[in-house]
Amino acid sequence: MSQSFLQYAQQKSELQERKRVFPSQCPFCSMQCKMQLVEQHVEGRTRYQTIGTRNPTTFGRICMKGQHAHQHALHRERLKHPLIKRNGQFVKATWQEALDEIKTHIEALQLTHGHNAISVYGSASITNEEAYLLGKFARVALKTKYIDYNGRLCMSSAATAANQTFGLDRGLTFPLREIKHARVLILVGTNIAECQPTLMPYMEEAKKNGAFLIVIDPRKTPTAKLADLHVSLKPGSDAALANGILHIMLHENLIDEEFIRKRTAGFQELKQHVSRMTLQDISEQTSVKIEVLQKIARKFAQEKTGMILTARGIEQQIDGTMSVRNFLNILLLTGKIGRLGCGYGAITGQGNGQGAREHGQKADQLPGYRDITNPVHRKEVAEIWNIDEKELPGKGVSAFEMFEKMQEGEIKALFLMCSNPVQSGPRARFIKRAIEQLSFFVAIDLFVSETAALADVILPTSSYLEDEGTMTNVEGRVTLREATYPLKHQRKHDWQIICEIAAVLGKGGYFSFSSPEDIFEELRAATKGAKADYSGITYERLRKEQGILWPCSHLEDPGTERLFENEFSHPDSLAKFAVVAHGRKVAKETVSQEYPLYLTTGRVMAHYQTGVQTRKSTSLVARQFEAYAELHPDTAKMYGLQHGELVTIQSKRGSVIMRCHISDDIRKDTVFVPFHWSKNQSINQLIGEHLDPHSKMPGFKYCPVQLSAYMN
Ligand SMILES: Nc1nc2c(c(=O)[nH]1)N[C@H]1C(S)=C(S)[C@@H](COP(=O)(O)OP(=O)(O)OC[C@H]3O[C@@H](n4cnc5c(=O)[nH]c(N)nc54)[C@H](O)[C@@H]3O)O[C@H]1N2
Ligand SMILES: Nc1nc2c(c(=O)[nH]1)N[C@H]1C(S)=C(S)[C@@H](COP(=O)(O)OP(=O)(O)OC[C@H]3O[C@@H](n4cnc5c(=O)[nH]c(N)nc54)[C@H](O)[C@@H]3O)O[C@H]1N2
Ligand code: SF4
Ligand SMILES: [Mo]
Repeated sequence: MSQSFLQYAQQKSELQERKRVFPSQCPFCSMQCKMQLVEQHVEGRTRYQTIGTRNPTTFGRICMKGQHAHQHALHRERLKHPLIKRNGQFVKATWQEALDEIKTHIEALQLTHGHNAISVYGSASITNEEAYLLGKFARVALKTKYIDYNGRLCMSSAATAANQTFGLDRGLTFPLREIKHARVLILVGTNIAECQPTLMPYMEEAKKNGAFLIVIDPRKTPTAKLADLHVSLKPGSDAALANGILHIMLHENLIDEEFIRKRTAGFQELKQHVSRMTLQDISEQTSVKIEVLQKIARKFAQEKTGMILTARGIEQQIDGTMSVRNFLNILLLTGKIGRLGCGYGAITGQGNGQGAREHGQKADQLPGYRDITNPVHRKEVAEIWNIDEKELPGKGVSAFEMFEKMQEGEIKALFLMCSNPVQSGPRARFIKRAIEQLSFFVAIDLFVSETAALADVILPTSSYLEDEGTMTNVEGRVTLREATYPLKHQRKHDWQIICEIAAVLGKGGYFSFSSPEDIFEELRAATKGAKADYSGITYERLRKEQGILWPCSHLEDPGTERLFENEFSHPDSLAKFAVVAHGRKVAKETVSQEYPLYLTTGRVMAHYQTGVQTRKSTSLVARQFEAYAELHPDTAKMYGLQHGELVTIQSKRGSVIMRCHISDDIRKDTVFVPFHWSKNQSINQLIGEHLDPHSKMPGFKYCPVQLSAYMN
C-alpha cells in the first residue's frame, strides 16, 4: 500500500516535471479569450489541452474553436521552411534564397513599372505591431500607395458609418460589462451565439435583469432563439426596416428632443425624408408587419436604456454603411448613447479586427486613424518615420479594387500577409484570375492556403502560440498576447519577415526592430495625439492592468471605457443624422424569375473564415465537415429536394454544389451557405463585385440565385 503510494507520488512528480504551460490568446474571434496550452508527456506520447485563463473580458471562458485551436498550430501540414515555385512546383528553400528571389523580382519590377506596381494585402488577424509595420513597409520600404487588407471585407461599413455619424470608430462605445444595464437590446445581423460565443453570457445576464432582446436576422439563429422578438426580415432590407422604426418614432413623438437639440445635427432633414414614406410600403419591402415595427419603436423609445449592436448581416451589403447609419439614427433620436446601459456596438470579427483597422493597413490611412490625405497628419507620421513628407505615397484603393488593378495590369506584384482572398473575396474566380496574372506574388502564411498555392514564394510564419504582441479586442481593450511556445523549424514571426524583406530592399534602417515591444514603442509615438491614441499604453501596464481601452494618452490615463458622454468626435461635437434611401434606389441586382431566391452567407460555430485553420482540426471537422445550403421545407419541396440531397446553386457568376439542410429556421425566399469551404463549395464564386460606395464593402449577404437538384 505504502509502496504503491510512493510509486504514485514519484510518477506524479515526473509527470509534473514533464508538463509545460504556454500562455496565449485564441487565434480566432474578437473576444480574444486568454488561454493556456498545457503540454504533457504521458507514456511516451505528448498530449495537449487548451484551457481558459481569467481576464476582465471573458473570465476564463473559451468556446470549442479556442479549445481545439492548437490542433492546427501543431498540424503536420504547417509550413516549416520557405518555398519557391520552380517550374510550377514548390521546392524547399532557405531564407537567403527566398529573400534574394524577392529582392531580384521586386527591384526589377520597380525599375520598369514604378513603385505603385507593387501591392500589399494585410489582415486583421495579425498583431497591432505587425499591422503598423505592414503599413509602414508599404509606404516606406516599397513606397507604394497600394495597400489594403481583409478588414475591408469585414468591419468597413460599420467603421465608415461610425466615423460619419459620431466622428470616431471604436467598435463598442461602452465596456461589455454595461450590457447588463440595458433594458432593450437590438441585435441586427449578428449571430453572437455562434460567432462570439463567450460574449453570450453578457446577453444572458441582461435578460436575467429583465432586458427585452430583439434579434433582426432572416434566420432563426441560436442567437435569435434567445430573443423575446425575432424579426425575420428580407435579406438586404435593414435600411428600410430602420426607416419604418424612425417613421413611427417621429409620428408618435417617441423622441428625446433635448438630446436632439443639444447633441445632434441634421434632424429636420431626417424628419422630412422619413415623413415621405409609408409604413405599408416599408412593411412590404421588409416583409415585417407594421405591428412588429411599432412594437420595436415603442419598446426601444419607452425604456430608459437601450443598445443597438450590429454585425456583418446588415453591414456586408452594398448599402451597409447607410443601413448602419439608419440604426444609429434610432439611437440619436432616442438619446440612447453616452450613458450607462446605452450605446452602439459593431461586434468586431477577427482577433484584432479593432486594432488592425487603426494603424495604417487601410488604403487611406496612417497610424492612429490618421488620414493619409491630411497634410498635418502626413507630416506628423513622416517625422516619426524619419522621412520627408513628400516621400509618403498618397491614397490607394480598397481590397477588391486592388484585384481589379491586377487584372488591368497596373499592379504587377503582391505581398499577401495572413489572408486567403481567393476564397474570401467576392467574385472569387475573378480574384483568382487576377492573382494568376501577377508577375510576382509572395504569400506569408501558416499553410499553403488556396491563395498561397498561387504564390511564387511562400514564407512560413509563427502562430498565436509563438507570436507575442498586442491585440485590441471587441471592447476596444488593448491586450497583451504573451506567447512563449518555441518557434520551431525555419519559421519566423510576421514582424521579423517584414523587417528582413525591408532590409534586402535597402530599407533596413527604418525597420531595425528587435522585439514586438520595440515596435509598440514606435507605434505609441506614432499614435500620440491621434484619434486612436495608444501613447499612454505600455507592455508593463498591459501586464499589470490586464488590458486598457483606448484612447489612452498618457501613462496615468486609465483609458476610456465609455465614449461620447459629453461630446461626439466631430469638430462641432455634434452627432450627424443621416438621410437614408432604401430598396430599389440602392439595389444593383434584385431577385427575378431567373434568380428567384436570396442567397445569404455567413458562419457556423465550429469553423473560422476560409477554414484554412479549422479544417485542419479533427475535432472541429468532426462537428461539420462540408458546406451546406440551408433551405426552408416549403422551398425544398418546390424544388423537389430532400434533406441531405445535393443541390446546385447558381447566380449570374457561376454555380456551386452542396448538400441541403432543410430547416424551418430560415425564410422561404432565402438560402444560407457558410463560406468556410473551398473549391466547388466556395460560395464566393457566386457573390457579385458591386461595392458599397462609402466603405467599398462587397455584398456578401445578398445575392439572387436559382436552385436545381444536382444530377450526376
Ligand atoms: N464560428 C465563427 N466565429 C467567427 C468567425 C467565423 O468565421 N466563425 N469569424 C469572425 C469574423 S471575422 C466576423 S466578421 C464575425 C461575424 O459575425 P456575424 O456577423 O455575427 O456572422 P455572420 O454569420 O457572417 O452573419 C451574421 C448573421 O447575419 C444574418 N444576415 C444575413 N443577411 C442579413 C440581412 O440582410 N440582414 C440582417 N439583419 N441579417 C442578415 C445571417 O443570417 C447571420 O446569422 O464572426 C467572428 N467569429
Ligand atoms: N461569402 C462571404 N465571404 C466573406 C464573409 C462572409 O460573411 N461571407 N466574411 C468576410 C470577412 S468578415 C472576413 S474577416 C474575411 C476573412 O477572409 P480571410 O482573411 O481570407 O480568411 P482567413 O481564413 O482568416 O485567412 C487567413 C489566412 O492567414 C493564415 N494565418 C493565420 N494566422 C496567421 C498569422 O498569424 N500570420 C500569417 N501571415 N498568416 C496567418 C491562415 O492560415 C489563412 O490562410 O472573409 C470575408 N468573406
Ligand atoms: S473563437 Fe472567440 S469565443 Fe471562441 S475561444 Fe476563440 S476568442 Fe474565445
Ligand atoms: Mo470578419
